[in-house]
Amino acid sequence: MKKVEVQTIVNNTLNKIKILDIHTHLFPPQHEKYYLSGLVETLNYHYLIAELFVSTNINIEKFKSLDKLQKAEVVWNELFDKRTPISEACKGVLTILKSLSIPIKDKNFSQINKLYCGLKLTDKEIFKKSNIDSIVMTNNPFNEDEWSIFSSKAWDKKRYRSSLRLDSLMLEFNKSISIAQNFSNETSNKSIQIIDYLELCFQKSQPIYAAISLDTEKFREMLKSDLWKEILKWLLRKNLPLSLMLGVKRGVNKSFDEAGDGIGNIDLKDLSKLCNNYPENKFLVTCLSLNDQHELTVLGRKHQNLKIFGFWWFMNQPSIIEPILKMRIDLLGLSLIPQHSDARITDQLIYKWSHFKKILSSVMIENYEHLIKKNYPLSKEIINRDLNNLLSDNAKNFLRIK
Ligand code: FIX
Ligand code: ZN
Repeated sequence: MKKVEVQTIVNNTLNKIKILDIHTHLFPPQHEKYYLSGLVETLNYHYLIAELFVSTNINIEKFKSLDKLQKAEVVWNELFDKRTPISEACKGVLTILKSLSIPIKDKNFSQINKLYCGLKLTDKEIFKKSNIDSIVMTNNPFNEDEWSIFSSKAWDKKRYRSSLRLDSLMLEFNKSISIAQNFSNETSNKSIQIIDYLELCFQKSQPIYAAISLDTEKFREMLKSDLWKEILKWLLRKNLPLSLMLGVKRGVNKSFDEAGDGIGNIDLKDLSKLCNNYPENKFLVTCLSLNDQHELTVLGRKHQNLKIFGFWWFMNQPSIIEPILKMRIDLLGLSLIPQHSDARITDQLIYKWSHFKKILSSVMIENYEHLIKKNYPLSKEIINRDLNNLLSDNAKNFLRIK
């Protein structure tokens, strides 16, 4: 196979593969209050809000008092008009607009927004445009309003899969236990009450994994806790992997609200202990800090029950993804789940995946060229198999789903 052929086959294949996006914050349109789509929502993304706050001297409290349309206009004017939209989050918006053929030259925010609204884009169209087969939602069983999605049966469960997000058990235990108690016959043992409730939630939502985000302190608290010993046993009984999103520190600047979370510490020796102590449990892991990536990848070679996934949040920048993806492949081969979108607004699927696929394409082409030079009999079938594994089947096999 020749170099040019490799490039064509990789790019054609990447454009065809139906993606499984294993971590998003999206909801189906039927969950009205939680379904986010459109330019106004896209410009209200907390990545852009953080950038707005640090690029301008805007009065934060005044900004917060605006409605979403007004906020979107401020973001557009400050970041896309008065300044050059060069950050990854800004470029993402431009990618979406370009892919929807919305011109921006000589147009103000209202004119652009009018064109955008005129498209009346549906989630189905966005999924199709981004080649997404299904996404995994983040479902918090301790947020009753959000969890009410499972009382309705009217949404596409093949397209929107569910996960059980358990951060509340760490961050607001009293609230969590008081919810769980309403659904358990157990009167005193809190661990049993929580497991009873999780079992009920499992039956109702059919999650494909459970998840929690942690820093070192919380991770150690979790490792020591009797409740978590029971949860890990329960997860094993249910065949559910636990997704660990490691190294986040919430509320680094509380006045920024959602945009104010940052990087915390994490000691990956604790992760290795967890994998050794619970060899039958499976762990999906991603780390927020660049500093932890090499050690995490080495751990990915040491534990069969550990699967590395995605470029989370501050890691999801092209300048970081390319070298780290190369390093992960050098150490692990293709035995990883290279990306998730973390999309909060449905339209973001368009840019989050197209930006990533561009990097994946160049990394894979470079690797395939090395193989050809070494007389490896590369074929279209092999390329197809590899890319399918990366964007879909590795996750399906680890999660044991179809
Ligand atoms: O904890 C998470 O799942 C994070 O991804 C979010 O909380 C975060 O706000 C985010 O959107 C990152 O991309
Ligand atoms: Zn997330």
